[in-house]
Amino acid sequence: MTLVIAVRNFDAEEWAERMRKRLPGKEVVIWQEGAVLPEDVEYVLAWKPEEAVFETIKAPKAIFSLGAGVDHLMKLDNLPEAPVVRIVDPDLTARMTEWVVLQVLLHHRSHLTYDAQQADRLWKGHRQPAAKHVRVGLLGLGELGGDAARALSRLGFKVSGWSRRSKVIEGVKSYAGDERLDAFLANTDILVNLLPHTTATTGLVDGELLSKLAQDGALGGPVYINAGRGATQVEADIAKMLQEGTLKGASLDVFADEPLATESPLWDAPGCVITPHVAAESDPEALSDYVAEQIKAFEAGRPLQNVVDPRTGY
Ligand code: NDP
Ligand code: OXD
Repeated sequence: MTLVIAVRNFDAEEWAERMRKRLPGKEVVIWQEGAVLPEDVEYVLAWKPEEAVFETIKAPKAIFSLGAGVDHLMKLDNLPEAPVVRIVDPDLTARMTEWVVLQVLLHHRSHLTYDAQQADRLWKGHRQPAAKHVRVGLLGLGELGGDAARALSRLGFKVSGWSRRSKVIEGVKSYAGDERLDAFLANTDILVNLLPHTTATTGLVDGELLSKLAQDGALGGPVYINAGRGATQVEADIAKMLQEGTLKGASLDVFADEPLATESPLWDAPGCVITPHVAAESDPEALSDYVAEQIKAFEAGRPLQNVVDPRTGY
């Protein structure tokens, strides 16, 4: 019985080798039309798979996303009715928290200004608000948002988060549901987006939403940070607000279309930091262990972990 590797933008041969090592009793096959008998396929390990994959493989026992995000699968019209398992991995979570903390501090500590000053050999200090006077709000308080919120709270920031369901996290104020979004935004100086891309979050962060952020904060203007998914934001609105100064800064790791087009105005918008979807580069060995352990546990009769709810799409 077979595990199919259907990973675009990754080295499929390396992934097949990793899985063969961990699952010696399984046939591991790299996706290719005609390479497998559909009825033999038990599992699919997928990242942005070609449409043809699920035209052929109609009834696997489970589909593993090679990433924490599953929007690349949930958007497929022909996705089989099998459980979709997403990545939840401490290494990935730690890397995301590092990136979020780095970006928050970079804006909080005026690092872009000092960078520009260094280029001009200019020695000049600027006013430094204490972390306790800066309000950081996280859109999404799941695996990644929750961990980043705890780290930011430990650094002394005033932290809150918005999610569908209410949360109890020490040092973090929880806002839940659409009806609490405006109150959350009004109390946020630095907005961190760690939402999944679903039908409910598409284009959520637009000019109208960003204009509801606190205007009276210690940083002198709101800042927007996104490492969730690009399709949850309206890039033209962000670029416009950075240009006119109604957004003081931004850090963007994800975009609706990746790689970001060279002609995008975001590349040289004032106060904008761009990273190429690397906020949480994952350790392939840790991810391979995770998938192999899940398959072994499932075959021993235990339930799969971190299964996506098809009703919410994350
Ligand atoms: P989780 O599923 O653990 O958390 C998602 C959070 O978003 C939850 O708190 C959830 O609320 C909230 N949420 C979802 N929909 C809504 C909504 N409509 N209204 C309010 N809150 C909502 O996901 P992770 O934290 O593990 O990952 C988040 C995303 O990060 C991934 O989906 C992926 O897109 C992205 N990612 C990006 C990476 C990168 O390198 N840039 C790397 C890894 C992931 P509730 O808790 O109530 O369910
Ligand atoms: C993602 C990931 O979902 O890298 O972006 O895990």
